Amino acid sequence: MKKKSLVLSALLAIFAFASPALAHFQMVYTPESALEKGGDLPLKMVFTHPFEAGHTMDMEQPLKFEVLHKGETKDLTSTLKPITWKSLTNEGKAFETSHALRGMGDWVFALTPAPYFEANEDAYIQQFTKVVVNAAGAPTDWDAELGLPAEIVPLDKPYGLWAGNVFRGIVKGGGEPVPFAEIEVEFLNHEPDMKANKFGEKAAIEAPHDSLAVQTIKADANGVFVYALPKAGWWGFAALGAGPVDKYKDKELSQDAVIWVQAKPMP
Ligand SMILES: [Cu+2]
Repeated sequence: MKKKSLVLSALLAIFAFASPALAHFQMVYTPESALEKGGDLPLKMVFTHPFEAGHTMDMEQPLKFEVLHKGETKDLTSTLKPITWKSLTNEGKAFETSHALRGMGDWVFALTPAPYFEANEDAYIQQFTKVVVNAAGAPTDWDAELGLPAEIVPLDKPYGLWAGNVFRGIVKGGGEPVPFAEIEVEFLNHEPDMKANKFGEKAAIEAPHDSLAVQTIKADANGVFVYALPKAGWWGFAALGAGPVDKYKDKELSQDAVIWVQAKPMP
């Protein structure tokens, strides 16, 4: 009996690993989005499967990394440094930087990665990814539209959310709302280790079904989506194929719009 259940749990473990690759998510990660004051903000760019801390893809040199603060955009592309990021199953090429936050307000970071060739799908994926950080409370730029080919424009402050609040955003492609856009939602389930450049082994939650590991929702006719954040932590939203360009090097290209938001526990 005991042996049987051991075999069974081994089989289940294999199944868990072999379960279809969940959503690809470009991460632009920093541990804290709502800061008391400025200082050096560490950022890690990893292209991975954040719910399972699974297969991490090799990123090429990103095309652009920029930040908007008080209406001014700065190009930070030349500050990116290559790192190796360890997932629970492999390691992949990733990037890091840090940015000095001076004063107060919002900083909107946006990454334009190089298209990634996904052999399984015989297609390229390019995820334009935003993350918003605030220092000292005064809001300035969080709701700005940067004009990325594919972009989620937040309707709620991405750093000012309780667990249980809704987060709303508009999916835009080429500057226009994308009606009924399909959006994948994923929880960052393994805490990133900023020093060791790897995911923590412990999962915060277990999903009883794939449909809950990656949730798929849709925007309405105006490209607006709503999601109630059930748990404190970082949540990623990826609107698939939102951008206008759908070909790259004679293959299909999916220009996705990604944003990360952080919910706080309600004490
Ligand atoms: Cu993948």
